Amino acid sequence: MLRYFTAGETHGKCLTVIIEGVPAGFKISLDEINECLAKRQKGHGRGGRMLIEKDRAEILSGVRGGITLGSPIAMRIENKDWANWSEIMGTEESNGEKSVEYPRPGHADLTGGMKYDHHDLRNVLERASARETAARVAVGGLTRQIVEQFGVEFKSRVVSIGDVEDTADTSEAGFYERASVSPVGFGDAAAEKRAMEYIDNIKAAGESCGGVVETVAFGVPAGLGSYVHYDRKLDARLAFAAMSVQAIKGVEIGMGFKAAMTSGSGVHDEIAYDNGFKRLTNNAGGIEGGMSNGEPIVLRAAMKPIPTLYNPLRTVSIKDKTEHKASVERSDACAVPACAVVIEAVAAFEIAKAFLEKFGGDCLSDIRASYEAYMERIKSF
Ligand code: EPS
Repeated sequence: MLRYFTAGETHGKCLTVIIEGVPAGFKISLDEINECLAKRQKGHGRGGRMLIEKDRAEILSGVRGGITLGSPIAMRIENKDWANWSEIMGTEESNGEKSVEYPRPGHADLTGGMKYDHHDLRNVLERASARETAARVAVGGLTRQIVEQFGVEFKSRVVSIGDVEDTADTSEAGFYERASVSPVGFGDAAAEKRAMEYIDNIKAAGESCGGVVETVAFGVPAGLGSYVHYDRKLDARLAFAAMSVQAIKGVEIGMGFKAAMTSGSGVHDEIAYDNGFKRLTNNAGGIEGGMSNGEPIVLRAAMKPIPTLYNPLRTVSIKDKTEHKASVERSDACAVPACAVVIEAVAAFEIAKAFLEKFGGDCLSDIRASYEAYMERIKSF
């Protein structure tokens, strides 16, 4: 089974990941992983930390000469900011500076402190921080390469930032290329300008904003996931993965919430046959009955505004219980474009996992044989 763990605090020495269950024989490009990491650092509205970091993964095990060995793959991403925090965040000794007393509404601070009996809320926020998403992007950057070798392609975009929506048509030629270089992940230039102004205003007001991101997986074969049991349903697994990303508050697949307001004939995708089964529309977002149906998988996630506000909200001191302004940590006014990269990464991991369950084997050649035999069989179904 494909699985992973991440470790690391935002101002600790590094982020570490271990991925288990990658079969032998897959070609892995470290450059591709690092391109994903670089992309996660970009976007209009990011804070000072991204000026310090230059995230790069180092593969420590499980790969030899660019080919997976079938053994656990360990990776490490250095925190350059560690140089400024080593005395505060040292694992052997800490000077206890920069302690946090005033929990931020919306962050893990207060409940995390209560739960783990931490009386310096830094002990909570260091791990709860979205810095951890760099590790998950490295995991997605590697595991996506398993399914890319079978023609699966991942694309992402930002649907909206605050109340500014991208008006571009995603089916237009060159849309994803434009969105991938846009500072807000949009395809339409006028909407992009409005979104950038929106972020600038939010930032000037000491505020933060959220948005909606979308990831599409093209070329996923029909039949990943299953209808037979709740925890094998691909949509449930993608929703879990997306909801596990810091600051995500809502998930949709395909038409999502709009399907609840539309009658059956306006929702369900009619079936046609042209050298294989296909759907005439894709309102289901590529998943029916918990299984991929061969159409593009469309996953959307809603990110709430980051809880650190430079114009802070009211809170209470965990020491003397008096009213106070919430702590201010360095933060981003908007991290929605980065979130699109993270959602793509966690979706790629889940799809790779479901792919290996379906075509599983210890090595690429076994998986390829199983994949080709299945594709041949369903073509003549
Ligand atoms: C982040 C690193 C963090 C934050 C941000 C995301 O670094 P620092 O705390 O040193 O500025 O910028 O995380 C949050 C705002 C949060 O509340 O989790 C990153 O690498 O993406």
